[in-house]
Amino acid sequence: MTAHSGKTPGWLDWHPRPSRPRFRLPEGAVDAHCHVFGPGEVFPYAPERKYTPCDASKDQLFALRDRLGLTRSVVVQATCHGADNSAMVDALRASGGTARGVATLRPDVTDAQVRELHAAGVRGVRFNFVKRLVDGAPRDDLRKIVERIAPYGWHVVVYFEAADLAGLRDFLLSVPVPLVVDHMGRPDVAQNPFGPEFESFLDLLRARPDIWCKVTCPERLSVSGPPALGGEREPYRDVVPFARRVVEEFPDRVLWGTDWPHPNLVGHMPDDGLLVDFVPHIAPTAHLRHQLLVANPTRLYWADAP
Ligand code: 0GY
Repeated sequence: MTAHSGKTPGWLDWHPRPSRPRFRLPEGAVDAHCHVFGPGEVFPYAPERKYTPCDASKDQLFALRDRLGLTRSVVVQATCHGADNSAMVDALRASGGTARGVATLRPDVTDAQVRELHAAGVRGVRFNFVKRLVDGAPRDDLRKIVERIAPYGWHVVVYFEAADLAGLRDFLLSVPVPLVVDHMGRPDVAQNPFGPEFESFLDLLRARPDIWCKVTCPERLSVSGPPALGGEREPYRDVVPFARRVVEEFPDRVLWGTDWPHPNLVGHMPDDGLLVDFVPHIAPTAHLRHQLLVANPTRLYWADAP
């Protein structure tokens, strides 16, 4: 794709009127995985992108945050903006310190550029290994990027699918800064949460105490889907046992987020209020919920904040 040629056919726009969650979030709750898209007129989408989304501006993101009862956000650079972090940085600068960011970098990034991103509130870089989203980057390029960011205390956010973990494991374990894994490594939730595939993912988390995990995207992983209209408000129940295993075994290194505006969904667009109501099912005590929603993301992203 070379120009902003309209949304990808079949694109599902974000929910215009999410319900108010029944679960009341604790004070200081962080949305540790969300994006801004454009607006394309101001922040054009990258020529190398694999999809063209609907616009989803910082103001719309912050309005959703208020509606759901969240306090802070971590804005993760999405692949449709490539390594042009302007839209994400614009959101951080407008947030008055209530948003941090995760950037995409090229290996020729300069120290001055990393310093400027750090000053804007960026605290991590994302390595995306999902083949439908990006063309793969050579491992040496990724190592160069890690050398640039390590002095700033940043971490690497990694996005991969369960089938690709075996081929990535050695590389991931060799990265000399903390790692944050997106969406539980995208398990196939039709499998047993105690079966070999998910066990192998948990082994990655067991291998180092500085590997964090986002228990996010039930709407992306679920086969059973959201509750049927008029049904019980127990969202995405087939994802619950997977996320709950991670929360209970690694309570001090799990993160939660909305993934708003939910790029590339097929079939249904989640009601963001329901995503909040997923939380008490995966974190059954007030203490676990405080770690997941407040203490952990605050430690990782606002450690230097007053
Ligand atoms: C997500 C998931 C997806 C997309 C991206 O950067 C992106 O384009 O992350 C996806 O399509 O699974 O985390 O937003």
